[in-house]
Amino acid sequence: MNKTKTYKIKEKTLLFMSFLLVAVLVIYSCETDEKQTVTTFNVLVMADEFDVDGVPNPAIWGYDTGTGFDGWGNNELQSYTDRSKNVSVQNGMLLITAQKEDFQNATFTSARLSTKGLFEQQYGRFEARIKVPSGSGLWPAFWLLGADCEDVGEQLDSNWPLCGEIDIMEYRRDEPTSISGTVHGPGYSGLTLPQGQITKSYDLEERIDNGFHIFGIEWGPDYINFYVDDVLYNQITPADLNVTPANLTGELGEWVFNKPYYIILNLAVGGAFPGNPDSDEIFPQSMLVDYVRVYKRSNN
Ligand SMILES: [Ca+2]
Repeated sequence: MNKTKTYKIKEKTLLFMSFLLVAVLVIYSCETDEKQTVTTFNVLVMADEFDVDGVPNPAIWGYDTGTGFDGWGNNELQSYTDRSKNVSVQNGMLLITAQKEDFQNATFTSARLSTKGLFEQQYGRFEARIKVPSGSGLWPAFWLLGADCEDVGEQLDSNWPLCGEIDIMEYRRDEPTSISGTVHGPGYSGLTLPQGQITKSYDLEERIDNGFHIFGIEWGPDYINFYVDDVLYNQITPADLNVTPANLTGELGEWVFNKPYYIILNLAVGGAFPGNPDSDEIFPQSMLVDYVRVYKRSNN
């Protein structure tokens, strides 16, 4: 065996080993991708895998732009845009990127995507695989609004909270190992204390901004189940809608979740939920979304 042959055999072995490594990585990433079990809602209705680079699919996603009314109702600092520096699809991921920049009377920019008028559904499983960004003052969210919420330009929807809101995932670095799932509705909006939103946090006991997690709800008549990865951590039903002060008499709030809702993905900066950023040095920061999938029941 001469040196050339030995070299070639080693080269082939290396190539084969590389192939094996890639195969193992592909299989491993597929397994992690699919680890959440879909049980009751197993008919895929809508999916965006974000596998085409460039602008997000305009048949699925539109944009809310500007600074909204009163910082989108929360004193948020960003102006939302649809520019590629704030929203783009790259390498199989949707990137929503918050930038530190002066833009149209705001000191930050970011993006808020919505399926309003493009995709709405009553009940089903809504899930997204997301890596939340790191840093104080950031507010990534995956949530739903009632399809009958009025479109009043840049103002807060005028009939909120009557039209209802389901927050599948909200995150802030103050609580780096937890996310929260919440519903808002009439008498339990959270806007005017002591009328409280109906909410629960789930602690993964590891930093959530370290990697991807699957956030989802399974939603049917008079129930919403909240999931992180494989874990069902909360169920909300009409019996949970205690409103204040009416709950002094045992009165329950109105269940506004037996109707179609649409999807929103956004990354806010500052405002009531996370507080303002400690430092501008962390920017830009991106929220990564691997996919959004919506299922329905097979007998629907
Ligand atoms: Ca993807």
